Amino acid sequence: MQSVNRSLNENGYIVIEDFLTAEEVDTLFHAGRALCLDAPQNNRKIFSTIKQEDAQGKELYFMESGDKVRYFFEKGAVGDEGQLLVDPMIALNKVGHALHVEHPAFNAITFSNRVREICWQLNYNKPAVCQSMYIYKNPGVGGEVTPHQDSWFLHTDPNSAVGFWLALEDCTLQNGCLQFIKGSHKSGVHRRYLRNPDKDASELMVYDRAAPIYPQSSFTPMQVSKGTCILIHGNVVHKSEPNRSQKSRHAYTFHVIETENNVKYSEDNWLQAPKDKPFPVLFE
Ligand code: AKG
Repeated sequence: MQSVNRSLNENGYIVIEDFLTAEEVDTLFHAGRALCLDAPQNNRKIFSTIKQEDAQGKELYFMESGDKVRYFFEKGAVGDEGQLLVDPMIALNKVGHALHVEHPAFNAITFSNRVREICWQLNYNKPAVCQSMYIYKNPGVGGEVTPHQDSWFLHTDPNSAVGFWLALEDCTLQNGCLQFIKGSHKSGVHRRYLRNPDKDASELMVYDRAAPIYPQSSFTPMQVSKGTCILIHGNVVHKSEPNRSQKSRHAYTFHVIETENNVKYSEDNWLQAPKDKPFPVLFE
């Protein structure tokens, strides 16, 4: 059998079926649904990977979410006056970015021995979890996640980011499964999302260059069953299409980085650990 490390380096992703038990899937899924009822009822913030207006309040809410549990709505779920246009149970795009610290159910999975074992097999020395998200991809409103490499956002030099993406429902072409460009992790980092070095600018975060164009024909869709874990290399290009089905596509995801071996977490990443709260480590 090929090692996890070799497999990840071959295509840029690995699919591990039955990573979660049915009971764990249920626990996380219900925890995700319960979060919908905790979402704010005014000043709702929208999350979209497609650019929109009303930048700064939203940017700050996002930028300061690294050590909190914050709620991001779907664009199609909130009206011009901030009112909900859909059932609150299908209004969220995602919740992030510190569920792994702040929520016991997500903490238990993130810091499980299973995750530690994989990190050990991936040759991490002192892996830390820098962020986590519950992603809803709700029927009808669940938006596109445009093609990207996670290193655009969680850049380390050299790359060390690996995403653990856990399917909590069956993922199909219709409900917006993940899609990957096989082998694209070998082509460097194509773009960066940075804290704006221009402190007088109205945008707090900026891309350093235009979005690359990746042909649809280069993507391989990964239709997987609930309970599956997809490991995502920080430099592999991936995306997901809008959910055009009647079924949601919930997932829990978190990212691990190396904090030793001369790996440097980039100071211009949007996400920075507060000085008194370093990213929690899995082992050292
Ligand atoms: C990511 O977490 O980097 C993703 O691309 C997730 C996209 C999705 O869940 O649709």
